[in-house]
Amino acid sequence: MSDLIQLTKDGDIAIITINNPPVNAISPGVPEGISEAIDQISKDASVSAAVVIGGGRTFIAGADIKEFTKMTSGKAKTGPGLLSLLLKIENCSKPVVMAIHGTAFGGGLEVAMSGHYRVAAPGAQVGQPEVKLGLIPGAAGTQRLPRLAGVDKAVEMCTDGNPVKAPDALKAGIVDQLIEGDLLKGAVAFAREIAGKPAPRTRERNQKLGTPEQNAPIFAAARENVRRKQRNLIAPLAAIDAIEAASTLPFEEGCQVEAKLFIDCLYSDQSKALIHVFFGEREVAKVPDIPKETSTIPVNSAAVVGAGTMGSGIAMVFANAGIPVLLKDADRTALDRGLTNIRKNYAASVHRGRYAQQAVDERLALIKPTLTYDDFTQADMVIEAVFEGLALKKEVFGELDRVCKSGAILASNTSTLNIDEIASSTSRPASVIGTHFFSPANVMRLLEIVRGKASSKEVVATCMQLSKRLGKIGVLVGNCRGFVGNRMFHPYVREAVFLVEEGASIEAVDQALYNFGMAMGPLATNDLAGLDVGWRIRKEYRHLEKPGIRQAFAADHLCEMGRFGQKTGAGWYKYDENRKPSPDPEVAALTKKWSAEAGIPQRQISAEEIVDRCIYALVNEGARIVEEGYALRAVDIDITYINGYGFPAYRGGPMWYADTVGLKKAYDHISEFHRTHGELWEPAPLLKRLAAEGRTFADLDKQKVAAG
Ligand code: 3H9
Repeated sequence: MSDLIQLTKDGDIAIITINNPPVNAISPGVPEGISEAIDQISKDASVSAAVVIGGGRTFIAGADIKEFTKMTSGKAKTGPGLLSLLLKIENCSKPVVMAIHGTAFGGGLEVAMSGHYRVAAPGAQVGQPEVKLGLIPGAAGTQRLPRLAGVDKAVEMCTDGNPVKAPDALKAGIVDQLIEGDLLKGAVAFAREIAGKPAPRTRERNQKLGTPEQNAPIFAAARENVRRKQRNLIAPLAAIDAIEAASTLPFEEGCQVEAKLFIDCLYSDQSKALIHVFFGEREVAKVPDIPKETSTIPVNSAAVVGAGTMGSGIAMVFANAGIPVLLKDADRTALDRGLTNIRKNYAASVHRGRYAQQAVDERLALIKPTLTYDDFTQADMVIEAVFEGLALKKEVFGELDRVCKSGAILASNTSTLNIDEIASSTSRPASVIGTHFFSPANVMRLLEIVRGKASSKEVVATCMQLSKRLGKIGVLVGNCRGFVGNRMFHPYVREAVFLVEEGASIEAVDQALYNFGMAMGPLATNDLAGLDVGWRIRKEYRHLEKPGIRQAFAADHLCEMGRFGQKTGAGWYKYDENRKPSPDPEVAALTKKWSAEAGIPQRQISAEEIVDRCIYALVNEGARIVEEGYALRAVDIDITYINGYGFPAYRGGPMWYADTVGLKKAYDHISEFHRTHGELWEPAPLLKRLAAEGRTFADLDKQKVAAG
């Protein structure tokens, strides 16, 4: 039998243990091993029932996702289908009890459902998260789950992909019993109790499948929900189709429908992109020159300077992670406003049912407002979130240097300023780092961690680890202007504004990028973030701009008119009191007038050109960033853009998107823009090279990972 599976006995109960660390994925060898164990159990007259359990920290976290990549790139055969193994388990003459702890996800839950009974540790979770990989369950999950939990619950689980906690799984009928204490002991006792009695087969349990009349509104509502909330995604709709088949066809035919839909999804660009994102989110945690064993600084208390939108959001992030945090502002009115916003924000979460009142009270108790630096001596980490101006930030860091204990991490939430320059105002630049949160800080998952030239490895490792504890995805970036995210965002928005100046309407620009999959169009995003932010930065850096290069002017003119975006009720759009946008004919007329004054010819611009101009601007700048080493890998850019800038995950991020289009084609487009629009479009040398060699950014990343 394969090393991955152990077969042992506790009296008359056989125990099959899966040992494929870290998460017991169904890698090659696992199904074969389980199959062999079932054969032996069937033949062994001394066995009356069996328990299947995961070794280590979990049951089975699903199919081995790496195998999918090998399959779609032609590097692996399909292997023995799980379906036949699951039938073998279900047909076993001895009852099989699945004992679940940790997670039974995807193929893991499908294996569990083929057993005759399921018992679970109270902290266990079950789920069909395939949709998050652009897939649907492919081993009869869409057929067995509705039979256990009903059509409604199965649709919910297969379309949102979210985990279900064991007590809820019990209520839903997915699990038969919860076991407190020793799971194996409890499962063996359970098996002994049911041994010899008729064992239910999930595939034959049709009572919960409902009638077409009952199910029609469920499917219609689910499809509508998917179209609204999972825009452009194919897998959730495929999952609904497969469950619909379960409710109308015999089990075997339903499985055939599922198999076809699964394969369609597996070979789709969406699934390849989402699998890239799955591994990418884990890859970004790895920093080549900072080994896993690097010591870290315990962060048990924090302090935030500045109670504005960002500062108060950051304080909430720490409180949400159970870390006590001081929130300081020199100005009482600003501090009170910050606290009011925090309370409002939490009240809204209670209202939406996200948190219980008690959880909110506990969090609020962790946030201590202050007008002075007096208690900062205790803080293990300070995050400065004052107004974005170098002089002010340096002053704050000088103060922090005086008051904070030695070894405390001094972090700046700057989104563009030079972290080394900020560090130079302290006597301990090794303790200084950038932690760039995205607005709203308590919601957005991205945390750009900016490594200064003196930031110590300990400080970097601590922030990378802390990001996970804070519920964020930390991406390490180098200290260049705008770091990674905003450095790329600049040419992206620049092109959007150029397009307006060349004759595209504001709404057409936003709509084209929204249709591409961006969470919001660039100009609407600009209004949300505040047009004045970019304006101030442009003014700060104007002396560095090369003369003779085209500069966008429309946003600056809007700022000169006091149109800073949503916060002033007007920017590219106008806003009502609920911040609902509507097109503003005044801005449309003004942009035409400004363009005429600047002598920019007006023309019809297609949605395709809008997308190409904006997205290739991201790609070209991204390629420079990778080449200059400010991002560790191309995938770091992808994860940044998906989690901080609303780039559609199903397109894998800008660099993966360019790979998908083909780098030669991307390079040709950019070269064409270079010829038409001038120097700003000079192709990045790395892009040129990879395109000429017929390679991809993903190739380059693989090569880097292999080199260590
Ligand atoms: C499926 O099952 C399809 C079926 O219908 C069958 C069709 C035939 N495969 O996340 P972590 C790696 S689709 C391969 O950091 P955590 C991961 O890359 C699958 N590798 O730990 C990482 O590697 P590294 C449905 C996997 O404790 C290491 O394990 N299932 C897989 O924070 C640790 O992972 C899912 O989508 C895998 N399935 O979270 C579940 N899972 O150390 C996906 C993990 O080299 N997995 N790895 O970077 C998860 O959601 C989380 O990993 C889990 C643990 C919650 C389990």
